[in-house]
Amino acid sequence: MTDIRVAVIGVGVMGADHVERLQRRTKGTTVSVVYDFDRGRAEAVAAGVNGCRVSDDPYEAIAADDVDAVVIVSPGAFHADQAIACFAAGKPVLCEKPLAVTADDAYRVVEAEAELPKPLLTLGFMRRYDPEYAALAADLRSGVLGETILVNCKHRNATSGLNGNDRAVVFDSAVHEVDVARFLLREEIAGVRVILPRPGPNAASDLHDPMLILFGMESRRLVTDELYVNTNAGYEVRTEVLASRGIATIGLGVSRQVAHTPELTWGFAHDVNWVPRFAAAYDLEVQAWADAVRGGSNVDSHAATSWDGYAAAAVCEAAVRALGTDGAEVRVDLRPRPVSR
Ligand code: ISE
Repeated sequence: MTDIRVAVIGVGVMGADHVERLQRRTKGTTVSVVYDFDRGRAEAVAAGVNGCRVSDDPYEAIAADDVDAVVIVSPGAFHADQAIACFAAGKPVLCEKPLAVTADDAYRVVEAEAELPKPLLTLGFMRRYDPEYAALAADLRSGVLGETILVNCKHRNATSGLNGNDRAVVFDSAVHEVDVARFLLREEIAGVRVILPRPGPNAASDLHDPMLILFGMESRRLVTDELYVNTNAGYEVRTEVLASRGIATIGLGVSRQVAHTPELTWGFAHDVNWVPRFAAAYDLEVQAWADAVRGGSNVDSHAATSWDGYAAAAVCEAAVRALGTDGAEVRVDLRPRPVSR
């Protein structure tokens, strides 16, 4: 079987990492086109890939004859239109999270995909493929932990970089815990509360950092998310499940113990950001996507869908509104799921 030729739209940190992955570590894919709003960056990435060309227009790349499938890694505000262009071209697409940065835009994607003969979109909520999250989900499904009562998440970045304001951090970072809550507990989030403690000194003035976000599930179970994205320390993503027969915690990094020299410390390596922390998850996710595309199903059954992306965006909208309610709950307004053709 010949390799699928992939266009990668956006080759910043994550996009360049996906190019490397698709070209060198994924079986059955080759990167034929790259686009970036910074042409120099696209040229530098293309230079490392035999036969890869640079496009000046993401929509040209999506529709091009030398492209069989698309990976969207552009800023979130462009995802919806670019995903819909992939549908118009009839091409399978792996779209990085978030699906969109408004619930309306995310719903447009859901509606457009429902018009297709079969789904084309895979949403890059990579934590679903992370071995630790997958094992935790398997434990919850098997019932070995008994009844799940409470889920506590911690999401810490060294710096939020350019994503400096509250809305951006909710849609870009907290969106992962929204998906984790839905993925682990297999129910929708009904309401959101946000507690804003005194901000730390590292964040920009328009960012409340840390934030404590509380997701109330339909069954009234609670998921907490302590989101602190300017720690000035390393990357940490932890999830703890309290259940009736035990407590399970992931994300402690205990699989890697590192003796550091010359600092003469001994302990666990601190990841610098999500790229090394979730490298295995991204590899598994992209390989599963490539296999699905080559096999003709276009989407892997373990992956998040456009509906998951819309549901997450609707929760993020509620969280943004809850920033201004002094801890009062904001209900999530979920529109009906369109019936596919
Ligand atoms: C980033 O875009 C990611 O997706 C990371 O997983 C997340 O931890 C980070 O906060 C986001 O900015």
